[in-house]
Amino acid sequence: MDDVKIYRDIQKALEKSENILIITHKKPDGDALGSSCGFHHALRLIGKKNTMACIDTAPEYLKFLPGIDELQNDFNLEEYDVVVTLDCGAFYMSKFHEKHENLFSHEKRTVINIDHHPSNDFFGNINLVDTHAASTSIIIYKLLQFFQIPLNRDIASCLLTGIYTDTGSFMHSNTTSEVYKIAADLIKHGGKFRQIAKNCFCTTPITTMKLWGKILNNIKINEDGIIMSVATQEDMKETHATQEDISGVIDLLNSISDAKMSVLLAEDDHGNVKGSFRTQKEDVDLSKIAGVFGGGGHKKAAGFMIPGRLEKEVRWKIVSQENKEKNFM
Ligand SMILES: [Mn+2]
Repeated sequence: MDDVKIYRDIQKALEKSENILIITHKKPDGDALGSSCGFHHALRLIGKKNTMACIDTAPEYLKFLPGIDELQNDFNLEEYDVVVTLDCGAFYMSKFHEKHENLFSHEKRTVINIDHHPSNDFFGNINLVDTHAASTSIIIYKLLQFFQIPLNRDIASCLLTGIYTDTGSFMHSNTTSEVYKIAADLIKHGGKFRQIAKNCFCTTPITTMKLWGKILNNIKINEDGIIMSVATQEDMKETHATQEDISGVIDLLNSISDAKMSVLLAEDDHGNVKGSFRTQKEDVDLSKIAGVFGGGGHKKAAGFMIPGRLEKEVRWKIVSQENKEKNFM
């Protein structure tokens, strides 16, 4: 279906709506909250009542986003006639379906699914899923252009944050000329790029650095050019780090020259092993590799989670709860 028809369907649904619920995925990142806050400001600008919700609170580095204080961690579903999911690669990504069984019951309310993950299975009544878009914030930008909603400083800063973070500050291969053009337009409309860069990329806590030190020290490279490292519960304890401190280090691993792909395995606090994959190569599809472990994601960035723990032999391997071993290298 072409995008204009979908834009029109979304416009009609929003026009009819009395109260809109915007939700995004658990453990929100810059694109999840940037697109949510940006859309929230835009809807408010045209007089549409709306609420933003995420099951987890905003991470420290995103607390500068205009409007983030209004983010709720729950809601009364009955108050809303439209649910907009942003940056959710599958219906369960918001985690709200566990609490609100009827969240996606299409008879009761319209579900508008706006996303850019290839894993998206079109769970909405209306699905605006563009897997070529560098971020959900870019899809929102285009939607606002179509609706002819003017950009203000707050909208611009929020959407620009989503672009900055999902392109790794304009370094990932998804950074097309269109991305630069849209970013330029957002900066022209008051998007505070220095504040975004400072908050998203230059606020590393000392605990994070110490944990990263351990992770960097654990690096192994095999003959196929696969870079691999781990973060065990012991590493976390020794550095007083939390799960949040892990994010970002995988991109550092992926900056090693000639690496075919990078793998980071980390033990979480609930007996799971979380795997993250990154690659710089064009001929590697990480979403397929992550799929083998029940995960998913993009071609160049993907991940999975399985119950188990990490055990060190000469090589690192995951010992799953069923005691089946999964070797990586
Ligand atoms: Mn995203």
